[in-house]
Amino acid sequence: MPVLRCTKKERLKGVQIHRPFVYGSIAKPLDPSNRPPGISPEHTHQWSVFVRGVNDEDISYWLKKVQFKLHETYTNSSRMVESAPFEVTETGWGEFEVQMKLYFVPEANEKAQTLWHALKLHPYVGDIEGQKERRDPIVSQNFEEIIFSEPVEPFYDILTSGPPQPARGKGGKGSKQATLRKQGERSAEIPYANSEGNPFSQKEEAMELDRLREAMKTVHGMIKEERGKLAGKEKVMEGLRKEGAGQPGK
Ligand code: SLL
Repeated sequence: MPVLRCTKKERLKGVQIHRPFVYGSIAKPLDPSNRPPGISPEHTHQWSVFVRGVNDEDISYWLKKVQFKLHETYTNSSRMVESAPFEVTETGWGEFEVQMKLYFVPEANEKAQTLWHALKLHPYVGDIEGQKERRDPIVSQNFEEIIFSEPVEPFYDILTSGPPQPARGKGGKGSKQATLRKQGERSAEIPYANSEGNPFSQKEEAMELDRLREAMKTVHGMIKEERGKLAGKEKVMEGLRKEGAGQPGK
């Protein structure tokens, strides 16, 4: 079969790009006195299965759609979710394995990838009886990282540009970032400050740089001190050598 080659489809050798995301489920026992209308009397829980960004970050710039395959007891058990939020909400009575097939944006030129998630309806750790009594939601989720190995260039550009940013005056007035934002273009910029569960921010980065600068100062000080010691020792050696040269040979 002839192989069609297009420069745009060329893979970037040696490049690997990781994108984190979270997948899993949340289930809530139904309140018998307040059941959603029209559901089967056997159903005990309402649940959602999902694929989302860490901290709910937009992942739709690289993830196009997700196919959720439910247990065959569900009508239309194969559910294609074509846009974010990538999730399916249902009611039911039993736990089962949900298949999630991740389809990437067309520029990716990547095959879909399949994940499995065990839907959890019942508490299985901690104060099980208390959780049941309070009808606590049962969350079961996993952090995952997808590795795009040697991506094609257009996809590399998409991945490194990050999700489209809302126009906000974060970059200085007239700065390149501010201009990009105004135009509603993409930015790979991390948030200015930390938020709960997200320790990656410009502020943290600046603090880390300060810590590194301080550490460099200490290391330079140590090098200077060691050099001083070495110079002293070399002087002593030189003296000994001279003394040795003055002695008659054996
Ligand atoms: C079990 N192996 O026996 C599992 C199967 C299937 C759960 C669980 C269907 C709801 C409906 C439903 O909850 N299926 O009838 O629409 O625990």
